[in-house]
Amino acid sequence: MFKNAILRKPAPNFASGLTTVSQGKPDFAKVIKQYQAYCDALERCGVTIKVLEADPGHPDSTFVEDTAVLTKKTAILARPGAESRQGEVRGIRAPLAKFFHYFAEINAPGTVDGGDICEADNHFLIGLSQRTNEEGAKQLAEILDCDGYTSSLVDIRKTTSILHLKSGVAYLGENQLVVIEEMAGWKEFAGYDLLVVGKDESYAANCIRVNDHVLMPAGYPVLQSLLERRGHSVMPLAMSEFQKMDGGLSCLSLRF
Ligand code: CIR
Repeated sequence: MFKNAILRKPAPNFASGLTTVSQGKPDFAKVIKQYQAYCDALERCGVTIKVLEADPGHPDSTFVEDTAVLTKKTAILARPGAESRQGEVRGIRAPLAKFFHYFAEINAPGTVDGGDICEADNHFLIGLSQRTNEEGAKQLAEILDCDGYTSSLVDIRKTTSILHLKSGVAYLGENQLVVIEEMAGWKEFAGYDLLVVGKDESYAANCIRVNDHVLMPAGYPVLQSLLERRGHSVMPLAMSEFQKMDGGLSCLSLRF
């Protein structure tokens, strides 16, 4: 169960953040509208949200998930792989300290983006990506081990269609793992009950289970009906403006 979530409001210069997508510039009025709907959805799932002030010094800072990895006990401060995002971590420590007594951190030369870390009950899948390097993954695995969690690596460095592990993989509880078609046969995911997302809907693989609901991007009917057939209560949310900046649903909050 998630009781809380920390978010950071998109800054007016959101459109000047990093992106590899060529879908045009986000429309800021729409960004705010979609953001508000996301906040409302989390609240409808029974989560108390804390929305931090926008940080125009870091246009990507609304993708707050990348700044930390949370376990039941410890807040692990990440070290984003993109230099322009490393300063975001400073601003997340104090808000987390209201909830977490124990802190750990990823140190240079290690890099970890929270978006590469997929928690599946007591096991963490750690994506090695353009953002999360081997040293960062090693440090994270050690910290997780101290907290009693197991972890394994998933190397997505050659999978150019996704930025982060969680752009292509989502854990929904009860052993169910949503995964993009391209990665469905990987041995790293053997043993999970796979919900495979077709190429046309791959953006929707970044969905999140929040208590009794699954939040997913709107406009992906095949995955939506697959989830519904599995008994999930689905909340579709418009995400077009975040997608333009390589962002998905999971990136917009730290849930705990
Ligand atoms: C970036 O490139 O870092 C941001 N524009 C998007 C980050 C998305 N975060 C995530 O998938 N966890």
